[in-house]
Amino acid sequence: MKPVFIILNLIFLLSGFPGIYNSLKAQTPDLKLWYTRPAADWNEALPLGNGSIGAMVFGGPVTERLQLNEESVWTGQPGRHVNPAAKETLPAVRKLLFEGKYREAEELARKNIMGTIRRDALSSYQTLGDLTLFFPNLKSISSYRRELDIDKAVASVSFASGGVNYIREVFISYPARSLVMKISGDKPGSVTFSAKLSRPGNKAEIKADKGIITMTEHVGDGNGVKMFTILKILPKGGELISTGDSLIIRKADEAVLFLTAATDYFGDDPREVSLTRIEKTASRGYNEILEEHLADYRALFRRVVIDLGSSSGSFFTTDARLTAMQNGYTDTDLIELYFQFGRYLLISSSRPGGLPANLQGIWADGLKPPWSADYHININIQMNYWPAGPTNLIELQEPFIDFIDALRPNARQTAREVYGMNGIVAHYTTDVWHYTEPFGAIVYGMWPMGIAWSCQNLWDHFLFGGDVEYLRRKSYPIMKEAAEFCLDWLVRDPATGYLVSGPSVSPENSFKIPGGSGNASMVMGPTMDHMIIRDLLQNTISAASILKTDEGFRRKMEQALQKLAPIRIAKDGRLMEWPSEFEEAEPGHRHISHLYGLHPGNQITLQNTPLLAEAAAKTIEYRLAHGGGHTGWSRAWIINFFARLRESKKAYQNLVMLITKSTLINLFDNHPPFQIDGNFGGTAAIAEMLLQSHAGEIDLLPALPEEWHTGHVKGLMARGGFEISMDWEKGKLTSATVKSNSGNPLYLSYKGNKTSFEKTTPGKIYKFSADNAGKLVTENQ
Ligand code: FUC
Repeated sequence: MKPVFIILNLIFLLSGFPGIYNSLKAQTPDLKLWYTRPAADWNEALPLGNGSIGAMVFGGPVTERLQLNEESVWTGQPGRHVNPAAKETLPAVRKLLFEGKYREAEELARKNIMGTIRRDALSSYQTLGDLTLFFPNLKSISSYRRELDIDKAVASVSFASGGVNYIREVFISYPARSLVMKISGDKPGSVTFSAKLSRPGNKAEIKADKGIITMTEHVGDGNGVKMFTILKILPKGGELISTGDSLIIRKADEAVLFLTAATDYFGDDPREVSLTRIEKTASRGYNEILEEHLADYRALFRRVVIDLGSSSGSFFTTDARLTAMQNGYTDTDLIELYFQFGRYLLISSSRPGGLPANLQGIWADGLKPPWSADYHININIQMNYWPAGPTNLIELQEPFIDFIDALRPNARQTAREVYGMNGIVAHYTTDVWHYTEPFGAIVYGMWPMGIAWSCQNLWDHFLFGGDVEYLRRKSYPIMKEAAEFCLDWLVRDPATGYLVSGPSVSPENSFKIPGGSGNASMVMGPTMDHMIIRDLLQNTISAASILKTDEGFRRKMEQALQKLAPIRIAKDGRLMEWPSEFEEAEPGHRHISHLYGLHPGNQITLQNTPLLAEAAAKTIEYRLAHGGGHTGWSRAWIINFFARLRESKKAYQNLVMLITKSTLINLFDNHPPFQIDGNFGGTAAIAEMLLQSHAGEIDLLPALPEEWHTGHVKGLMARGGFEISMDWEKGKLTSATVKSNSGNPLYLSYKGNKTSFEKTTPGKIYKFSADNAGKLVTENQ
């Protein structure tokens, strides 16, 4: 029998004996990814991170590899590549588009608007390098186990060899800004190994001396950041030899490794920063740093507890559970693990003060990862932060907001020099050097809504977190400048009289040019742009009135809103993606941009715009019927759409597909290749199935699938600053508690039953139970 079938049989056997299963489950904590073999490749290794330093732990017993990252290891440098003809070409391009001359318009824009160089060819995020540990004396290995405990953010490898039980534990501390690893055996003198640092390209300068290895490189052959990595080893007992580029530990009882890294990206001297840090960390010792790490990590991670019902899976290795799920087994515990893993990844890749999570979070191997592991702002980075608010990690979004803030000087120049307009603009992607010009092919490049869309995350940051001072100081100035650009950018469509956005695309999609002359993608007025602009203007008006500022500007935005082109439904009942009913060149396209209004926006809701909601549902079904959802992030977005439509069955089916078709055995999302947005989008979608707050009310269990019939969730957040816990049984809510953080009015809804408080008291917990008919009963006033 093949191993997977043995496992499946075991699962089915155990699920028939709840008593046996429950006692096994009690001994087997659920929040672990674990395996009985080392990682065969990078996609099987386990990620650790503190927001800036990352490691992929392979777990080889004889040769252990930790592939390392530091968030600012980037090649390239700031530079501007504006097409000098852009400004005067713009009216001609618009005119051609209004006349329906798509091909001619694209040719002109390609030549005269798009940037003069492909910026993405110039810069890339890169690996920091590898830490390799070699254990020459280990022979036959037994009882092997490799795991990542996401309740601790600690990875470990344990096994037996030659009568000794070995264990290696590793974590990356945010407070100590260092990776720390303990290697021990349960017999004195059993720890013997060598340690090396290396970097692809062999250009790094590597030296070992006095128990320390340092690695220095000016990356990108001098066209990039200067990086510095340091490893210090403190053995207990035995001897430590420093030779050439390695450290050798012989016959120690245990050894503790401390590693840190920095670059000059933030203006510091990376050597000085790293040396000071490592000395301080090493002097405090393993246990103290571990305690501090656990307290710091759990303060974030343990805010949310989720239980979607028990399955029999958690006794089995993570890879076997994925296989079982691919074979149709319902493993709700694996879905809980997937949800919490998304939160783990956000905590590990995005911490205040650092750079935002890129396309791979912080984990990337080699010198040229896919898409340079950059910051795509036509969905990907926004999706990275979708779980921040709902899953109670709102402060982890600050690096993204800081990043958009840092784009402003270039974004202002681009608005002025490329378009002759005020405000700030960026296009479909950018990097740590903050370029904002349009470049590359029209189908993705000619899209000036990157910052405008990001402002949706900024506004949600306020709605979930409620920090008015942060809004005043940080988010509002960005939103205002983005709105200023949009007001200048919109033009009157001579045929309809509406204000439209263009030249622009519906991200990365194309249509067939009427009359059979090929495909095009650029139009005046793609639906998504108007949805984004409508959101931005409305949210900026709301922010300005909360801050009691900019009355004149508010009026201007209100006037523009009245003239903005509306969302339209096509003859076939679907939402229109472009201003005319074009036939899509790729009907199953991964971007479903014109559903922005359904999610993450709120212009399309079941409550307020049922006809648009119906058209949105048809739009998704059509995409799916034509092969849609084939990338991880696209599938994740679809789950969010179905959750908003309260289609619990379809949301669940697509969630299962995300996990079974687009997830690697280390639970990383598989675009393919690995891309982290699908993890974050999937985590946000699970929250969205349990709680929604986008339509002016807090909707409890809006899309609860029957597979999660009995469960509990603690600590999800709703807009307005409410922290929510819920219990449900046999598919029905039994009780809910709502903690008001900001004292906002509370509008609560469960299956159409509503209850409300026009005022709440900050800090107070409101308790509700639901009767058999779903009516919410207030248990305290
Ligand atoms: C967008 C998507 C691709 C990929 C890339 C990083 O261009 O269309 O699928 O996610 O970003």
